Amino acid sequence: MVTFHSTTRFALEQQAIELPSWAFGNSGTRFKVFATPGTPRDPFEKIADAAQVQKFTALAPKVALHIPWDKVDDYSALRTHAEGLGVELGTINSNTFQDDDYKFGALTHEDAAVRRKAIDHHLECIDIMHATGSRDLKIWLAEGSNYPGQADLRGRQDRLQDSLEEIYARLGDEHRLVLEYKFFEPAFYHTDVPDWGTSYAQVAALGDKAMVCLDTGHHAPGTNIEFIVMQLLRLGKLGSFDFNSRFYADDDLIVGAADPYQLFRILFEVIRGGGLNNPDVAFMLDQCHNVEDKVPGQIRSVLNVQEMTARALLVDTEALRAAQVSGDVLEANRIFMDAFYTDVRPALAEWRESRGLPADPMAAFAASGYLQRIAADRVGGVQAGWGA
Ligand code: AOS
Ligand code: ZN
Ligand code: ZN
Repeated sequence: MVTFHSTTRFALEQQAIELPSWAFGNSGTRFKVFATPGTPRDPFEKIADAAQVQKFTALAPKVALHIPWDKVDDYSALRTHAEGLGVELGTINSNTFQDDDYKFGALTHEDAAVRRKAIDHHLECIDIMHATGSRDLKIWLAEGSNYPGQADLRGRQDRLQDSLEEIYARLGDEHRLVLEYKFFEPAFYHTDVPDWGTSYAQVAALGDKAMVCLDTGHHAPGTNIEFIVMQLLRLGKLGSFDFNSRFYADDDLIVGAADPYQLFRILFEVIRGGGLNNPDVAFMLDQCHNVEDKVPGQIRSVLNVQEMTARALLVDTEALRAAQVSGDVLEANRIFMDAFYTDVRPALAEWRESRGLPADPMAAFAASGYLQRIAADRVGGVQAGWGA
């Protein structure tokens, strides 16, 4: 069994992954949403479920909220509720993609009145951040066009900058704005923030408190995502991750399920670039559990991130560097692959037990009977958002 160096143990101990509240709601495709018994009926119950992930793994101390999906009358009460369960409220996600007014754009819209409405929504999110104690406002925009000629690409980019400037100006000293990019969907011809370069250009023009959010599912097939991670860390602009897996498009499957090697490569660059356990780089999940149980789906997800982090920390960086400098291609690749192929699961299980955590969080959660309890207690859980 591999043994962890004390610096590895320390790094693993510090690891924190933020959970998306929407992962606990029912979700699906445009074809069918399969309801899971016990699905939360309100944001309070979503947080209770998220707290289970933290309880069994100690990896997930924060829950991200989505406004208006998680709208409540009293955010201080939600905060107290979360803290009582051992978790904090995290990133606030805005939503400008479910309102008829936003059919042709929100922050980029031709009509100043629609832009005003979209900007005001973000200002409301910032007010909520004061009550929840959140640091980050995450903006993902569903804006773009479907047909060449439909939209003035340049004008939309300029209006986006103006709108973001107004939102940015309202941030508190402790706040940040993270701008997420996505290459397509729901628009199919052009998207206003399609890639890291556009997000970078927009946030760089805003200032130090604006950063890029990298969702691992938002790239064209074959994209070298770890290169983007390296570059954004190098530029000091990687604000957060939305982790998930994709086979085809924006699948939002469990992180590490589709391509664990890619996750390993990403985490290697995170470590190399000083992004691991760096408060400037938030590790978040952005996933939906359409057919599997949601709480264990989230437990599996954070464990996958932990596992690939542990493997990436095993890379013998000194030997790797020596091989790189001497041009020893095969040796450099062997060193890298050796770490990837190391099974860290037994060592992680032992290390968890030494910290008073279950060796196997999935089994311990299943044995706890929590899912049976919520299935009996909660009737009529809500859909996560799309269509809610
Ligand atoms: C959408 O594709 C993005 O990944 C966003 O992060 C979005 O807000 C999230 O998926 C919740 O719907
Ligand atoms: Zn995302
Ligand atoms: Zn997405």
